[in-house]
Amino acid sequence: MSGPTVYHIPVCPFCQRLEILLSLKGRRQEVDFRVIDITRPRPEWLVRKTRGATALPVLETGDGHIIRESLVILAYLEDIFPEPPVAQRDPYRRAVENMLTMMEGVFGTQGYVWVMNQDPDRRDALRAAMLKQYERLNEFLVEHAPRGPFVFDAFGWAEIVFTPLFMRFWFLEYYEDFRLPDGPRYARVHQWIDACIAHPAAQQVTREEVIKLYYDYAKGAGNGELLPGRNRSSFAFEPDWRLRPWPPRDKYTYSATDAELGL
Ligand code: GAZ
Repeated sequence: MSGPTVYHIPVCPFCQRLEILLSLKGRRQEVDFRVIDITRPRPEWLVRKTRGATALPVLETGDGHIIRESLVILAYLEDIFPEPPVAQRDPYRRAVENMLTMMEGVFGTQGYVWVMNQDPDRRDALRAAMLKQYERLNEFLVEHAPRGPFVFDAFGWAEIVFTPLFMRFWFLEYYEDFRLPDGPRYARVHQWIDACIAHPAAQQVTREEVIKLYYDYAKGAGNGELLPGRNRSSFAFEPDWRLRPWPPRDKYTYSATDAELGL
């Protein structure tokens, strides 16, 4: 039986989780990663496999079963490649990790809702709501993992879940001028984020790549959708993001053209 295949989008945070886990296990080469261009309609063979679902990543097992949802796929990979373990084995420690994992949904959604917002009057409220999310993470870490930098002794499960989101939120820094303030309310989460982002197993994307590819998100168009007046999505694979200029930071009063984005 052959190994698993993952269908993915390279810059997608949920897909990056799988790459980080495999890289921590030294098993990246044992999974066949196939890139799907999200700016084109999904190939028919893929939609048939997923029975109409379009969100990626999707894992196909060696014997042809389909598994969706990044957190479920992570657990499957942890089961088929048990060594070295990444999830905590002690039941209480695993529960702590799982409680933190449960916070990823609202945290991620808050950042995406803010970056996609087009109404300048909502910015202050969105900033406050985002800060609230960081504060909740800070409180959790102070209670369960006061020392740090990681939740347990090494970069592990919760770090895999959150690091791709911390990296995507570079777009909030660039397009919304957001910085996590100094001070005790965010100090522990700040320390966690810095350690997560610096970890060698999590270097699949760069800040420049995130900022350039997510320009259309900052203008309100998610998932490879096309903005009015544009023929190409900033999520396109070509031209390579390295060859494109930095997008304008002002998302509220200016809309860049394909040419200005180097597309
Ligand atoms: N819950 C799924 C998982 O695997 O964890 C989410 C997968 C997902 O949304 N994948 C996106 C996709 O394939 C690409 S990454 N979309 C195409 C489609 O046809 O569905 C993140 C958000 C968000 C919106 C977008 C994204 C994102 O919240 O980066 O929140 C974290 C998409 C509004």
